[in-house]
Amino acid sequence: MARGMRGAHLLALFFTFLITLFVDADGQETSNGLTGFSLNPPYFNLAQGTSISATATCGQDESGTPRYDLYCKLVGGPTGVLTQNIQGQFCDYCNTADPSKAHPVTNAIDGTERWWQSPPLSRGPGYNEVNVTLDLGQLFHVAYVLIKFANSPRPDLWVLERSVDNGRTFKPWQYFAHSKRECIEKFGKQPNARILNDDDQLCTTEYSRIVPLENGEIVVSLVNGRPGSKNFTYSPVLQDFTKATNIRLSFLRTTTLLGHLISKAQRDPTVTRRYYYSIKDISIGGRCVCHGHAQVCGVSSPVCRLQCECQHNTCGESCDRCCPGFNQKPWRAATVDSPNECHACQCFSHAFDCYYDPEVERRGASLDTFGRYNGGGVCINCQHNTAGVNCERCLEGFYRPFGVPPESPTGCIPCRCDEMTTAGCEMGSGRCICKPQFTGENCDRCADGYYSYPQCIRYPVYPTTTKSPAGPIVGCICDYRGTAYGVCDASGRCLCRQGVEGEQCDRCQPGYHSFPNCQDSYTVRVGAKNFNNFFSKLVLYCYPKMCPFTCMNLLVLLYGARSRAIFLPPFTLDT
Ligand SMILES: *[C@@H]1O[C@H](CO)[C@@H](O)[C@H](O)[C@H]1NC(C)=O
Ligand SMILES: *[C@@H]1O[C@H](CO)[C@@H](O)[C@H](O)[C@H]1NC(C)=O
Ligand SMILES: [Ca+2]
Repeated sequence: MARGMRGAHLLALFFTFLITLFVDADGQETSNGLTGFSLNPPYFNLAQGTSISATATCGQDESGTPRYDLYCKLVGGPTGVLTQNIQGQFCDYCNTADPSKAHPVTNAIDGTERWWQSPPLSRGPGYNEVNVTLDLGQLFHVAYVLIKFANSPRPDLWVLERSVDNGRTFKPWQYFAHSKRECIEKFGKQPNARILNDDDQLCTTEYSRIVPLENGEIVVSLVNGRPGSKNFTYSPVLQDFTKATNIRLSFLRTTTLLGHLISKAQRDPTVTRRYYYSIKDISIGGRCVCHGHAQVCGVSSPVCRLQCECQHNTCGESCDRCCPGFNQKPWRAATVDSPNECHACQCFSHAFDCYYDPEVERRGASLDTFGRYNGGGVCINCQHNTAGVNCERCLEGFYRPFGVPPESPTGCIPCRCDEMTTAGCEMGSGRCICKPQFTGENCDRCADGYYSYPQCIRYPVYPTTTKSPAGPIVGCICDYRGTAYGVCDASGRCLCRQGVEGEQCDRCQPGYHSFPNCQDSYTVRVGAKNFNNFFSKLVLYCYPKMCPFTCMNLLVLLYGARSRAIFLPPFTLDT
């Protein structure tokens, strides 16, 4: 909980960078125009409160059982705290069972003078390789890592690594070697090279010198000095390069007085007990990844995770999606020039949520809240007997009388028509729309081309269209189940509903299914094959947001774990 509060713990080194990030309440930065509309929460020390682990610790064995480990400091001279003086060396022992001799890895992030220590090499040369891993618990942008070492020199050879997938995979962030030759030989990197790209992995030699023998520091800056540091919101490569969910310090070799001659002294414990790693404290300067949509990153109860306080109608832990009901435009990160906020969908208060459909935007079929056909929001689950992209229509069998506003929750009222002879009624007037085989003011006669009311059977020959007494509605031969309000236009052409096509509006358009409903969803044909080689066919309808894997789960649910699915376009999935 405390880590958000300790935000002031910042390096002077970073002030030049930070100043550009302080923004006022309107999101306009206050100093020099670099952040513009992009909002960013402040940096703070991410290390405090994270979980940390080490592959080995002085004073305990591999199984975690306490043990005595004698170690001696490289540095000479009395310090007054060490308990033993062996052949002029100042020595002590570790034991995790004794609180005053324990050096657990949690000491490395506790903000106090207590330190973590690795087993001395006298326990075995394998303790050259020790990993210390911090699990940040979620994705952060990391600006710097500051490591303060304790009673040993800084490591000779090591790699700072990061993970962006919660620790499943790690990749190098920066390499550290004693000599330029080792940068090339061990890591294949040019030593101390100039930074040309935002994601260059450096190999540094300056931090592997033996002095200071104690209390050395390493500052790894992941932002400063990189080309994108002056224009962070426009540098996707740098934004990616600074992301981490986990950070690992992969130590490969301790610093020794003998340099590369250590192998000769490898078996002499009076020498090797002086070689180990020790870390007093790690600070990680970072901030939540909020994609420019939040100024504040606070702790969310009850899960105790840091969460961006998203603005610009964005939602999610890192403001990485539009909030429900704000999907008129696709989500985008904020930039200096534009907040790229999410826009509300126009659902006339009949739906809570919507989704963005680029196809709907291309067709210009979605109304925004300003009354323009702009964007691709599709209302989900229209209530109050409404339907349509914007819940702007009434369901079939309902109409909205003239003068009733489209927002009215009681606006769509049932048609007062005989269901047997009519296909709904007209918006506004409520006039009944006869099924194609009926005609007349009350649809109480057979239309031209049909005979024997009330069955109204079609004559085998299509008639020519004639004006109906009802006015502009002309007799036409359309499948009433697939036609829109007016059935057909003045020239007798069938007016198909959305998703329906054909001269008589009698089939679904490609991409729609289940005539006469013609639902706008992806059709996935799945052949189900069980292990007896029995092959049966079924069709699953996967709604636009459903991924092939969800479809697969559905199939397994229906046909058992040994089912095999063959997904036809638009989905492909190797099975
Ligand atoms: C430390 O991490 C590296 C990967 O960076 C891994 O190969 C190695 O086995 C780990 N060392 C120990 C002692 O677990
Ligand atoms: C930041 O980058 C954008 C896009 O590359 C560019 O238009 C803008 O001028 C840059 N701003 C600064 C301050 O360099
Ligand atoms: Ca400490």
